[in-house]
Amino acid sequence: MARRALITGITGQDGSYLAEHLLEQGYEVWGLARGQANPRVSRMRRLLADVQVVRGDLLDQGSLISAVERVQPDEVYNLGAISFVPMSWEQAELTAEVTGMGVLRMLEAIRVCSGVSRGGTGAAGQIRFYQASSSEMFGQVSETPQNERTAFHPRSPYGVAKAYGHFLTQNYRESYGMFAVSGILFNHESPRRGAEFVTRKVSLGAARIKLGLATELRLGNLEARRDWGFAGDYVKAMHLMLQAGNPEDYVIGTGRMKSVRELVEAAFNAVGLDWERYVVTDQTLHRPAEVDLLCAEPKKARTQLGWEPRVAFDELVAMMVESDLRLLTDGGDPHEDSSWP
Ligand code: NAP
Ligand code: G4F
Repeated sequence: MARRALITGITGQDGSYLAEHLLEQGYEVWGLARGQANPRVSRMRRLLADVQVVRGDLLDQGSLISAVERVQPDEVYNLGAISFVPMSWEQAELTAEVTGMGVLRMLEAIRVCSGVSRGGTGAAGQIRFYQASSSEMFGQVSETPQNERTAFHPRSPYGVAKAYGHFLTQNYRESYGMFAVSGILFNHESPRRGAEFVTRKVSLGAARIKLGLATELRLGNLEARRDWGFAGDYVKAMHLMLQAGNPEDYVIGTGRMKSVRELVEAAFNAVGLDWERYVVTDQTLHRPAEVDLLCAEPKKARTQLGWEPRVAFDELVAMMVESDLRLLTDGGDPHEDSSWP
């Protein structure tokens, strides 16, 4: 019998790469999709024809219980979230509900469907749970690089909601003996990244300028530093965490930092342009509280899971710029356009 996986956030960047990886591993893959006429669901069906869809929403407890009852998964990957940090200041309550309370609802759905009670083991081990935790929880970092023991100091409502989900996942593991783990993933990108995130904004911006479709690119803080890796590498770590002998949390990143300025330089170099002629900094794109730097220490994942990132920063940027040049030359995809500045 094929193992069965249920993925929330199937229409997002990571959902698509994880689904492809699990299908390659012989899994039966189900994606939780929300909304009445969500255009991202039909786009996902075109990309991932073998994924089966079950309806549900992280805001709706009953729908999650029904989804788990229907799919009877061996593994649940909770990737669904409001994931764009600036949006979390504008819609803090919604972010808390989806990104934070959504984790509680998913864990409860698994607990109820497995018939798990306090102190119980037995059926608790039947469904393995992965929570998409984030390096945003480290926020104003207390040490560099950051590892599994580094203290959290989140700087956005998003980071706070993720910290809640993280601790709750740990708590369900300790309270109910559930195989529930968190991957603390650092920024990971790809040609499928939403256009509102800085890497994709920059790759699309450089491609548009190269093709004469735009004359400038407006950005916020160029000094922020991130540990950027390739999403296709990171979803493999999610899967490995659920195959481990014991449920434990892992930091996943490359261990190397670059600034937004270096990102811009790399993207414009890839199209043969001088970035300083086109990039305009805009104070309105600065955040109320910034995370100045993030850098992973992924040693535990390397030694215990055998996980290594494969795609280096320059390769990643070149891959994204080439993909956007092709996309725009072919007439573009309106769904790729962001409504955020
Ligand atoms: P993404 O592209 O923004 O995808 C987010 C997904 O969440 C979408 O499929 C979206 O579905 C879904 N979603 C939003 N609200 C929902 C709701 N109420 N009920 C059910 N699903 C809902 O994010 P990503 O980059 O793939 O990231 C995946 C997860 O990893 C997220 O939890 C993110 O916070 C976390 N994470 C990401 C990174 C990174 O660098 N990418 C790093 C650390 C952690 P719709 O299409 O219906 O909106
Ligand atoms: O690409 P970003 O929006 O990603 P951010 O805020 O680091 O969050 C991403 O990674 C987290 C993991 O650390 C995830 F949990 C989260 O879901 C998301 O995937 O911004 C990166 C940096 C920030 O410091 C921001 O201030 O880029 C800076 N930046 C400068 N100009 C900009 C811009 N960011 C965006 N989105 N747009 C700009 O114009």
